[in-house]
Amino acid sequence: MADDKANRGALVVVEGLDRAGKSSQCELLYRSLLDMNYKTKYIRFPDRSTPIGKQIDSYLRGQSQLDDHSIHLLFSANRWEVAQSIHDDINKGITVIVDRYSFSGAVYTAAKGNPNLSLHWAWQPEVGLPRPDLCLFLSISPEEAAKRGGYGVERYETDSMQTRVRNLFLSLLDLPHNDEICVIDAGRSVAEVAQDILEPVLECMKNVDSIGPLKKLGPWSFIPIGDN
Ligand code: FDM
Ligand code: MG
Repeated sequence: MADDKANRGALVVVEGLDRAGKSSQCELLYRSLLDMNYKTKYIRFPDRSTPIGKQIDSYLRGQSQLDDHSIHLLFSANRWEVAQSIHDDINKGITVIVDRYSFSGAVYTAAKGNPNLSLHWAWQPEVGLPRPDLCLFLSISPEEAAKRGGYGVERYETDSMQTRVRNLFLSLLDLPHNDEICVIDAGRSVAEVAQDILEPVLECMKNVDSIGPLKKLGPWSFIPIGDN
């Protein structure tokens, strides 16, 4: 049951490949926490409702062209524009569930194959953003992803881009990383995955007060950055 004396909320990020079921799982998690009377919010990136988000939306739909660096920084700016409100919500005891965050930001840009856009470069504008207390990585095999239907019409929804994104995500998972990343096998039924997600989230919410105040993403958070 919800504990009214809990001091701060948890910042819970759900990351992973397209078709891993991120949005459905975020929605289910949000409903479950509300049902348990926890103060909860569900946000997603890109947030297409803001002026920056509208530029991103137009780019993703192929209605505008932008330099690779520019669009990358817009994705990051789209997170920065709500960074303070995330912070405020967490301090008010609200648990914030986030559908895609800095991992997607760095990986999708690095997957473009532009030699000037390394993972290292792509991570830099994320430094200082609220740091997730828990990052749930929904892992899905290419075979399972393929079974879940074809791509839509947006930019990045191509086989070659998705393969590079997948490989980059997997290479990150292979690296020794921080405790706050939890890999979830997303190739199972919706209910099984939801159950697997709820457990570490509740555990994290129970522990946040002992973790202390919300932290910031550092240059080495999550991604042990090399030079490539
Ligand atoms: N995407 C998403 C990025 O390239 N960078 C980012 O920082 C974020 C948050 O935008 F292809 C990509 C990932 C995806 C596209 O995302 C739209 P949704 O989750 O499919 O709406
Ligand atoms: Mg999509």
